[in-house]
Amino acid sequence: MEQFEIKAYPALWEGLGMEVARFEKSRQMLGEMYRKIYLSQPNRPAGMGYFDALMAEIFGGRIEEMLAVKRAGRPVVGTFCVYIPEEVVVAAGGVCVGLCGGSQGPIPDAEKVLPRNICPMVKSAYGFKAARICPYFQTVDFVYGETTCDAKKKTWELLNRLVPTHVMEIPQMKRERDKALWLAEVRDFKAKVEEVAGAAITAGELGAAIKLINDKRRALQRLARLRGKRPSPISGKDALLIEQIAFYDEPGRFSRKLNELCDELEERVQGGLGAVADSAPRVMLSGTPMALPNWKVHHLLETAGAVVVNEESCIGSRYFKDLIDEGPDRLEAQLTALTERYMQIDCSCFTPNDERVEQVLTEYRQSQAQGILHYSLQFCHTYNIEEIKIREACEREGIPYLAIESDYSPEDTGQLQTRIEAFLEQIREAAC
Ligand code: BJ8
Repeated sequence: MEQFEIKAYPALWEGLGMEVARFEKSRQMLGEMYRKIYLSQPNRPAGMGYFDALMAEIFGGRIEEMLAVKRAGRPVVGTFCVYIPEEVVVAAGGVCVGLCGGSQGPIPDAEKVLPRNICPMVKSAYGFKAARICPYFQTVDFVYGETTCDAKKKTWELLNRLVPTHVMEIPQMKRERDKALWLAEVRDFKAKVEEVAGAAITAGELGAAIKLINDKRRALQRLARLRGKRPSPISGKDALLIEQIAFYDEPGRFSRKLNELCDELEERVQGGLGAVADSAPRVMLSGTPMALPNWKVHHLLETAGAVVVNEESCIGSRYFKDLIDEGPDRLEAQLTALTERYMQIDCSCFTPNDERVEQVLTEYRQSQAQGILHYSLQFCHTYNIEEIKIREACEREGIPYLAIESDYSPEDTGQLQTRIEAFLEQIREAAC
């Protein structure tokens, strides 16, 4: 694996209208980072080979697959939030790809336009498009944004100048009238997808798509259950990578490969083989999503000797914990079932959102974690304020707890390291 590199496709990128020279540097940097953070891990399951190979092709092979879908007249839709129902795009024979920005590189580009004191994920995403350094952004037919937070909803107005950006209104409460609004928004989304596909989605197609994406979520649930075993058979970094790739890969292939990996992890569990020794502090993360390639906190935790056993986050359990009822076979009933499932997402943009506090405690127990690290991206008001309730619940339950607010820059690494080491010490003392 020393020879690992993220493969270069300059002619393809040129054709997509990208800033090729600049992107080439990002490609090399990402490859180096991947080698250092991922390939240096000892004792990795063999099944991670598929995900390494996918990373090697992330800027080429996967893009070519998406372009083939486009050439067949099917929609390729970019999204930023787990509220956008990917089943609808898949039903139209299309591809739904997560575009959330997880790296520092394009933030200065974004800050030429956007205020500095907003969420780094929003700035990173906008910067990727503004600087033309993301092949996914260059490939999509359109972007579907949402109104979950102020930073996102106002940025979409500007992003729309660079790429067609439609916005789905996400209700902020979960009353009956909010559910009706949400259903109407899902219908609009379906109409937009059908317009690009040039054909109406049938009940058979939507039913098959629901099953396909449910299977993906089931495979991720299986991985989460296996991480809950002692010792955990896979590192938190590898598991996070898989959860991130879930937003890029072709869903059927992804589920197959993840299930193969889970077969191997089951054997490891039976043989008592862990990614690290069972004495390693087990940490659960809760909070804002960590978009590819945001591996900062997992890397710090695991370098300090911990193992991350769960992510209560949208790139994590919030994406896969709920399934859609596969029973209905008529379009209207399917859309209702789909809406009901999506309304269970407990994002902090909702008020009240106390079910998330319960969910955090449930996942803490299921993952056999020994401490919770609440992670919030800088300037994310909803997660930063909701953190108070999570902290209170941890105090009540006697759970070792640390809250951090961070961005993508390496500047706070030293400070985070110190706080993380003290937190792990707290877990070790509580375990004695
Ligand atoms: S359902 S968590 S993916 S909105 S971190 S951009 S909220 S300021 S990401 Fe999210 Fe959907 Fe919710 Fe999930 Fe704004 Fe906060 Fe930034 Fe955020």
